[in-house]
Amino acid sequence: MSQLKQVLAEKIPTMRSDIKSFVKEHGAKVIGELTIGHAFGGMRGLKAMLCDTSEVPPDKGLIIRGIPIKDLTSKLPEEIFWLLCTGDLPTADQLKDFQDDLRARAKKIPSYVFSVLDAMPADSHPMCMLDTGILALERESQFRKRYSEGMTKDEYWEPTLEDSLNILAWMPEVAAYVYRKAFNKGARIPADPSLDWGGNYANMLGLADPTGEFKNLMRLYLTLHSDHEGGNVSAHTCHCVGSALSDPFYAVSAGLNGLAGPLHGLANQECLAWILETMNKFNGAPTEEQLAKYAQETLDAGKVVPGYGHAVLRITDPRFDAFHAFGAKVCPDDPTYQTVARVYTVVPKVLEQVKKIKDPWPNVDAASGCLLYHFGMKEFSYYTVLFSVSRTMGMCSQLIVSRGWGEAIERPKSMPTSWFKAQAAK
Ligand code: NMX
Ligand code: MLT
Repeated sequence: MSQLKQVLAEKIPTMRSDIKSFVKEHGAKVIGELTIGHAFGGMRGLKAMLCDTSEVPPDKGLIIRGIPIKDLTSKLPEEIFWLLCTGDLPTADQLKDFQDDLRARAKKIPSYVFSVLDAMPADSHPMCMLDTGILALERESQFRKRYSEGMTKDEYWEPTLEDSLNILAWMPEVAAYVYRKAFNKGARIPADPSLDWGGNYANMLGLADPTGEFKNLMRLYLTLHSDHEGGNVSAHTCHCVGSALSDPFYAVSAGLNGLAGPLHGLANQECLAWILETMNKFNGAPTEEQLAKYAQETLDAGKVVPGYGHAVLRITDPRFDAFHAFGAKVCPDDPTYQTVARVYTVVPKVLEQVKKIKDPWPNVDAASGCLLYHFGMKEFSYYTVLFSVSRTMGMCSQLIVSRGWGEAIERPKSMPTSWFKAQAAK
């Protein structure tokens, strides 16, 4: 048995009985108010979901199992996944065991997934290719097999873990293949077993990396995007689909389809496009005045300034800070990075003037693109795939925990507009 499975096997029964008795004792307690605004406003702020892997206080940003993300930036993504699943960082021995497990699984990636991708039109969006690849791999699901054999509810978490680890092990290969195929980068680069999960993914993308800093950027990128509590569109979608006991391949693929939306994960491709548009328009890095004017023009055209604002946060996203600091260290003279830094000094002031915007500060997507661009990854439409590889850690860990304590199928009650109007009239 892998050490990760061993740790979970020790923790899950206690977590399950703890939650069961808590709900039995306090299930009827009222914890909040439901307004008409909640029902019509995307349920914003409604505390009606459970997620133990991470939390996002509006004034602090991402905290994974009690540790603020700013204190986790030097950790490997594998350590983050362990932390998300178990609540603790792994020991050196546990980390090695986990990395060896992922490497062994990666060797068994079914080759038909590459044939499926080859059959797709070359101009399919990279996100559609990735989602299709993960969905095609559903054939390998252990959860579906064990369910049809009649496993008990208490066992659900075990094949959920098994499927999740296969998805995590195969994801970088599928994602790197999407990059090389979609942008004619040449043949698939085989995995290098001497590298860690993030370093290997960076290597398989095939960008020149003489200093090793691109690999470091990928490790940071995968760590920063890993999880963002349970209510974001990708995690919530994955959770909802998983709650029907659809296996992790179905659930993760569904979550990634949500990440492909421009208000969620696709914003990172739009951010860099917006930055480059400004540089094009003003023939180089724009001045503060020029940026303020361009931001206003964007708003006047009825568009959003991508990379700014957040459904939960009310501060600069600490994940943005981490990318900003990486850029300041690695490419301080890069004009695109400098433009992103200048936008940060200008755009919040412009957005603050718009009353309806609740958060004028940058989110994670505002700074990641310029760093990728600096290292030669100029294909914006691929950027959300990088986010996806990372967010798979959050979605899978949330699925494992949910199956661990035996969460119910998600099924809120909907009502027609007439019912809400009748409530308002009372
Ligand atoms: N530029 C222009 N308008 C904005 C912006 C922005 N950056 N942020 C919010 N607004 C508008 C928003 O469209 C809404 O307008 P309307 O009522 O006409 O529909 C209004 O301000 C109120 O929105 P909020 O309550 O502040 O934000 P909400 O929770 O609805 O949406 C986002 C959050 C993130 C969807 C929104 O801020 C946005 O569209 N930002 C730009 C896109 C982006 O960066 N998305 C990435 C999110 C992070 N991620 O990685 O997933
Ligand atoms: C995320 O990382 O999922 C985004 O910041 C969006 C969110 O939390 O809603």
